[in-house]
Amino acid sequence: MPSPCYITTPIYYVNDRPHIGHCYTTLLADVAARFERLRRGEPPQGPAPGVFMLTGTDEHADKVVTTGAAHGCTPLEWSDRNAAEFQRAFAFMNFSQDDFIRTTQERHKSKVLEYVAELQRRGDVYLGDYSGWYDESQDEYLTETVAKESPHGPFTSPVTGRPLVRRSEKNYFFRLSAYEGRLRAHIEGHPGFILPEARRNEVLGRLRQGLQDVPISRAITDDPASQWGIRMPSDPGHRIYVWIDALFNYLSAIDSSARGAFWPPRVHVMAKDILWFHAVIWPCMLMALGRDLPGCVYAHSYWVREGKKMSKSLGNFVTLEVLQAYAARYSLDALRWYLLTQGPLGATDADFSHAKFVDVYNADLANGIGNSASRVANMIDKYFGGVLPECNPAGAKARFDARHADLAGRVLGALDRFDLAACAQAGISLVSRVDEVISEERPFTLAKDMPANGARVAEILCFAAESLRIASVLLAPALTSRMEQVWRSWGCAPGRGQTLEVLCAFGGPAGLRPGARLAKGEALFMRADPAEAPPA
Ligand code: ME8
Repeated sequence: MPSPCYITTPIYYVNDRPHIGHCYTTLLADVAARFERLRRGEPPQGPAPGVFMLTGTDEHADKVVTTGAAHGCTPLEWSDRNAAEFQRAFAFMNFSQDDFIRTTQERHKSKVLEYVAELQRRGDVYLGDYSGWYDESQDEYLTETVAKESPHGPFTSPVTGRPLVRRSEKNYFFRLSAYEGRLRAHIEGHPGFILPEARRNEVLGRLRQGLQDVPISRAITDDPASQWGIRMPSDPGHRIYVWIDALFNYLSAIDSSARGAFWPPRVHVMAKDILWFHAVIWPCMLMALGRDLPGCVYAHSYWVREGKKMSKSLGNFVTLEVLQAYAARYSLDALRWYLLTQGPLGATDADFSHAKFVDVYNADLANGIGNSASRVANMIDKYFGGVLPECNPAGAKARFDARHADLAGRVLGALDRFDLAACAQAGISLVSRVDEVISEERPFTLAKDMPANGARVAEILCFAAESLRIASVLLAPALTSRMEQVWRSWGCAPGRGQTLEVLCAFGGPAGLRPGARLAKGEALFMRADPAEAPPA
């Protein structure tokens, strides 16, 4: 049995409305969790023992107080309202998280106090003076070098470009510097700890400048914003810095006897903006607490629009409403497919483009799996009355093995590298193989001379149907509803206990059998008109 698998997303600031970035990262975690459930022979939509996917919201930022007030709400009311927006957005995206954590929940706050007290007890926290460059737009202090080298100009926020402010205060510090050597050794000894590799090299580069201790508290003043957050244990004059509070969500959510076995996380998924916190500060805090480190910190790149970073000031976000309009016209599966396969999974940014959406939709879905499944079901209907014929199994399998021996092993290997685009493409490559065999061997021509060619036609169609069954399994983590439609029409839903390896074995225990009824079913994806304007 594979070991328990815990997958997390960032917890999102409740101040923002959910947009493509939040949906994208959470989609990656969702697709990975679905593959992990299949790996274990569990229904992909979950819940399943052995797999735990966590997402949630980060609610103790100062801006929650100010924005809430501007809307006539208390910070908690404002958080409730916006956390609900994220939950609705994720339900719309058909995400399968096992839990949704909010940092204002008691279960989180009480654990954070325990963790900070533990750090104090172990001598890794001290009271000191801090003065530095503060990025108000991101709620974080920056090092002198990062502040100077911001891509938007010296002493501006590297993320938003807004001017940094000089701040001084008395703070509790975490002895980050004490863990520098151990952290570097861990990163160097575990090439998969920070992915993609370009990001790993950046972190190692920055680590060469050395690590300074980091403040983990903020003084409480008359400003109401400064009163929002979790108080430091044994010092009510300070609250725990929002980032420290937030990072602990990964632990607080599963730190119970029922869930404890999920630690450490298999992968923390996020974008590159918050990699430093996850690849440096967080692992050092975990070392200080004597906890195991996550297997992987995966930082993808950004969705951009027309080559520009999406930002509030430019007002160019791909909003949830835009995503919903795409789903309404092309199906939610199509939206998930586009985001998954064309997104910034690796080290390069990805442009959200309507033309690309339609191209990929037509190529992979309408003309790909959709057309192939309907063509094969139609031929089986026409030549064999909708029933899978007897055939020479070795002949059918030889056509499959020509390209796809050890398919499950390769897909699971890609999953372990978090190469989800490759996992998804494995299904598409099977569909292409089916199309290729059909156009080379022309069963529709052979069928004109029946029963003489019956055995060969049966062999081709058995190969095609069985290959498409396997493709439907591999595509199901992305195309959650349409592949279930195929399973219903063909009576081939994965059974409990059938692992990905069993499901991908051609003619194996999960395979389609002669005599199986394959209904034609409704078209999976209608062809899209590339000339049509983007959905409003
Ligand atoms: O940083 N492209 O929350 P956040 C791709 N609360 N992904 C994007 C994106 C884009 N253009 N924009 C945002 C925070 N994201 C903290 C996290 S975790 C302990 C605390 C996604 O609401 C991406 O996952 O600003 C990025 O890392 C995250 O949203 C930042 O979300």
